[in-house]
Amino acid sequence: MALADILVLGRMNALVEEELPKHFTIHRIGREDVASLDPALGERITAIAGGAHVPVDAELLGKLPNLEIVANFGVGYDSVDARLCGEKGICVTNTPEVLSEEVADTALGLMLMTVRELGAAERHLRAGKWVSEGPYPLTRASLQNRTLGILGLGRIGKAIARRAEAFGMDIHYHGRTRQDDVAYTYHDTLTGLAEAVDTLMVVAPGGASTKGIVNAEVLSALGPEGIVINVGRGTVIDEPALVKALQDGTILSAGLDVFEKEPQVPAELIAMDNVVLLPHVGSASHLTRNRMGQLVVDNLLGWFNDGRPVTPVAETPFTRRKQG
Ligand code: A2R
Repeated sequence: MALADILVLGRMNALVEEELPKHFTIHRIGREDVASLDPALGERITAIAGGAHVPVDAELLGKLPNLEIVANFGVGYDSVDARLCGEKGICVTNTPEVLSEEVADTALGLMLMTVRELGAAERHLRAGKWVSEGPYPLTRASLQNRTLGILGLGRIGKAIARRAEAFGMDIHYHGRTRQDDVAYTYHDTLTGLAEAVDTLMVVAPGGASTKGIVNAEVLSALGPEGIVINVGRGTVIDEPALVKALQDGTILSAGLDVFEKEPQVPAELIAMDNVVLLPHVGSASHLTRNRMGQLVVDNLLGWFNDGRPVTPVAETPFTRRKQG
């Protein structure tokens, strides 16, 4: 017998798609189906599995009176109203740790591509310009002597910092709290961090508290040699301010894996050759996505079999399912 009726938001990773039907009765909706969700089905749903395709907001939660758990695919859960879930006694889980090293690898690759213009250099070769025009121009920036400022020195931020140390970079960070167990230089304001470094690595979560905090003032503080890398959430950067800063030389360049309105990327950014743009691939390997998928499944099975989720988020630190 199925453990529960579960609502799957959008298409999930292959492992999740294969495993969930073994244990649960699956119902699938997309963003456009929320308004017309059948109330009888809404009553039966006790779990959600999903990524960012469909927001788990007041509207959806209002249609699921017996919901117990939201198992989010991804460490970032800004598409889930976790505070409201907490108020309603609904558990939210995410997929921390299992993707940190992969995202950190991507972050370092993106930083190197951006600093040394590797994407543009490859386009130069593929377009036959090495033969017709000669070598790719020397890059204005070098990773040598660069100082890295990490916005969000959490699990992924620390994995990035360890790698950057091996590249000889001096490391600074900003978050809401100073961390006594790290040797990196703390700045209690983001502008202060930007003033002290020339390479800003954004790896903070999305949501209201970080919306647009990398703004015109921060970009100006980073300065004309400044490079911004974002592997956290697109919403953390004020995108129009970033476009302007790149256009007028306030900063040198940017490497972005995440955007404010994915999959839409501003045409101004696509038109710029001095930025590197990736389609949100930070954790996107089979290995890591399967680890994330397994954690989604484990959270749901833990909840319904043992009454205990594996990785609840901070807003819903429940340890046990209420039985009965
Ligand atoms: O603020 P702190 O000291 O709690 O540090 C956290 C920082 N952070 C912030 N920094 C500045 N202003 C804020 N409003 C703010 N909110 C959070 O972000 C912490 O150091 C870091 C998040 O670390 P973790 O919770 O360990 O997350 P993890 O696994 O590193 O993933 C970070 C994000 C995800 O949320 C996705 O958006 C993306 O990377 O994949």
